[in-house]
Amino acid sequence: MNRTKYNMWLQYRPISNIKQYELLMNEISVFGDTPAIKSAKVEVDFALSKMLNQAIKVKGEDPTAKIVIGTIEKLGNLLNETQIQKLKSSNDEGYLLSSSNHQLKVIGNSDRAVLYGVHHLIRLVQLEKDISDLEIFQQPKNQFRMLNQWDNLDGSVERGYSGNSIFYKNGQIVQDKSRIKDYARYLSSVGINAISINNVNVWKEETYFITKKYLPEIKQIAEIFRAYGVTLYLSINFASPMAIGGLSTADPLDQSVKEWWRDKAAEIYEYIPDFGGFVVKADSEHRPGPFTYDRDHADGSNMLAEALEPFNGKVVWRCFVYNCLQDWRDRSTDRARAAFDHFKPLDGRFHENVILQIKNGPMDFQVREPVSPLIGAMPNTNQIIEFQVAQEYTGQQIDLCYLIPQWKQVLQFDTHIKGEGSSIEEIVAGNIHPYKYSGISAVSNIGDDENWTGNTLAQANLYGYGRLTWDPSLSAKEIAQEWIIQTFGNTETIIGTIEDMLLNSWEIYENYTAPLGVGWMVTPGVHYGPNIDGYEYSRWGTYHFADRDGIGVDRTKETGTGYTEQYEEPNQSKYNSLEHCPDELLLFFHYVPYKYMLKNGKSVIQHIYDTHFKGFNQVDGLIERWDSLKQYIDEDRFENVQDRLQRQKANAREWRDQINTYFYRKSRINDQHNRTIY
Ligand code: GCW
Repeated sequence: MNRTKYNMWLQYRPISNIKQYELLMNEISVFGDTPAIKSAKVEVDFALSKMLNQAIKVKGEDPTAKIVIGTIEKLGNLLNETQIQKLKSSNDEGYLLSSSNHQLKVIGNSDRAVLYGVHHLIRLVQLEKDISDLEIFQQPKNQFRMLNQWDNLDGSVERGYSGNSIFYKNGQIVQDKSRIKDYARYLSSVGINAISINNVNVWKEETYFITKKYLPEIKQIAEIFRAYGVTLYLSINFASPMAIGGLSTADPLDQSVKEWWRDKAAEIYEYIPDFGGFVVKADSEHRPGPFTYDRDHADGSNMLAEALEPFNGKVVWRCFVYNCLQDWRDRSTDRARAAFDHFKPLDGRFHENVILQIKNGPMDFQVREPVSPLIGAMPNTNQIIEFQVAQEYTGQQIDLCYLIPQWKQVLQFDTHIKGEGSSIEEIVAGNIHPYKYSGISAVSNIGDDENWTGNTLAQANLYGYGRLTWDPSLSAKEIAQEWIIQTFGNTETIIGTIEDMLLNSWEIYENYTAPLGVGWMVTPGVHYGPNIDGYEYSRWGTYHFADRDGIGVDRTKETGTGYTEQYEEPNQSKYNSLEHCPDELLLFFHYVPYKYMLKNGKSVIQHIYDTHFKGFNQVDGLIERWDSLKQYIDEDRFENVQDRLQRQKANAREWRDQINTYFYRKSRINDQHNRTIY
C-alpha cells in the first residue's frame, strides 16, 4: 500500500520549523479511556510524533502536564468561569482549544468533542499555524453530518468511481476491517458523525443485515466507528416483514407488521446499543413502500419511528420519490414537482424521530439545478439536505469537479420561507423552524482504490464536505487551501496552482456539458459522456425538449408545469419570469428560441457554442497547470491526476463536438466565430 496516496489529508508530514511547537514536545496527558478518548490519544501521539519528527511522551492523568486533553467533566477545574460558560452554552460536540506558554488544553463537551478538538490541534500544526496563544471555541453548525455509502454486499458500489467497497467483498462483510478503521479516522478528522453503511437500494441478501446472520459483524463495524465518534445506521428494505419475516404484508398500519419491526428494533439494539437508525428509500425507483397498501409516507415512516423510538433511534426517510415510469408524451407530468407534491401536504404528520432527507435539487444531482423548494417548506417536519460527494453527474471522478462551491451556493440560497434570511444553511442548521433533528447528509465518494477516491483530487470533495457541514461559513477557497497543504505540502506554487484548478473546475465542467441548467444529455445508465437525446424519449422524466426553434423546459405557471409556484416569493416570480430568471437556470424554467438574448449579452445558441469551445480549452489549461507541478508531487499521485485529466480532455472534446453539432443541426445558426462544428 502506498501510504502517501492512501493517507489523503492525514499525511502528518514532518514540518520544517518545529521550534514554534516546543510546547508540544512535552508530555501529553489524556484524561479518560473510553474508545473515543483512546482514539484521540493514539491520533495525537501518532500525528505529533510524525509532524515534529520525534517521540512524544503520553503520560497518565496529570492536570499539571503541559498538554492536557479531556472532557469538561474531567478537566473543568482547569478552566476559568468564562471558558466554562462558553463551553456549557455550546452543544455536545463543542470544544475549546486554549493555550498559553505554560499549558495547552483541549477540552470538549463530550468524548466525540475531544476527538474533534484533537484533530483541530493536529490540523493547526500541519498547516503550520501559530498555536502559542489560542482561545478557540468551536461547535458544529449542523447536528447531522452524515455520509451514505451506496455499497452492496457483492462488493460493488452503486455510482462508485473509486473501485469496490471497503465494507463488503464477494457477498461477505470484509474480514480485515483495518480499512474501515482508517475511513473512520478520516471521517472524524473532518467532523462527520454518522454513516449508513449499505446502499439505499437494499437488495435481497442485504435485507438480512438486520438479522442475526449479519448483526454480529455489523456490531464490529459499529464499534470501529463508535471509537471515532461516528454513529452507524443501516438502510432497510421496507418490505422486510415479507422478505425475511414470513409475513404476508408490509402494510405499515398492520398490527403484525408493527410488532415485527418493534421486535426487530429491539434485536438490533441488543447488538448495537447506540445504533443510529434506518435510512429508507421507499416507493422510489421500484423500491417497496407504503404506496402498495394505499398508505402514505407519514404512515410508512411513523411505523418505523415507533419501533425505534424506545431506543432513541431515528428514521431518515428519503424524499427522492417520483414517477420513474413516465410517458415522454405526457407533458403534464413534471418530475421536478414530485418531492414537493408528495411530501409537503404531509407536514405535521411525522413523528419527531423521523427526518426527511431531501436532495439538494428537485431532479438529481445535476451540475446545475435550482434548490429543491421542499427544503424549509415543512415547518413541522425535521429535514436534512442530501448532497452527492460521489460525482455521478459531475465527471465520475475522472473529470475534475470540486463541489464545495456548488454546495455553498445551495446553502446560501434564500428561500424567503420565513422572510428574508431563511437560507438553506439556516434551515438545515435548525435555526428557521424548530426542528428537533436537522443537518446534512451526502452520498460518499470512496472505494477500495488505494487513493480512496479514484481521482486523487476528488479527496478534496470528501474533506470539504466534512469541513463545510461543520462550518458552512468557511469559503471554498479556505477549504481548498487547508486540504492542499495537508495533502501535498505547504509550498506556495502547489497551493496556488491546485487551488486555482479546484476553484474553476465546476464552471469548466458545466461549460462543456449540459447548458444553462437544462441538465442530463448524458449516456443513459452510466451517466458519463454525452448523449443528448439519450433520455429524451425515455420514461425517466428528464427531458430538454430541443427542437428546431429552441430548447428548455417550460415550468412556468402560465404555460408550463407550474413548478415555479412551489417557491416562495420573490423566488417564484423571479424564476417564473423570463426577464428575471438567472441565465444559468434559464433552460430549467423556460423554453426559449435559440436567438433569445441572455443577460450576458449573448444569444442562447452563441452561448452554447462559446461555453463548449471554452470548456474544452479550459481542460487544456488544467492539464498545463498540473504538468507544471511535476517536480513538486510524488510520481504516483502526479500520474494519477495526469491520467485523469487526459481522460477528461477526451470527454470534454466529445461533449463539445456533440453539443455544438447537435445544436447547429437543429438551429442551422452559424457560430459567430466560425469555429469548427462538425
Ligand atoms: O440518481 C439516482 C442514481 C441511482 C440512485 C438514486 C437514488 C441509489 O442514478 O443509482 O440509487 O439516484 O438516489 O436513490
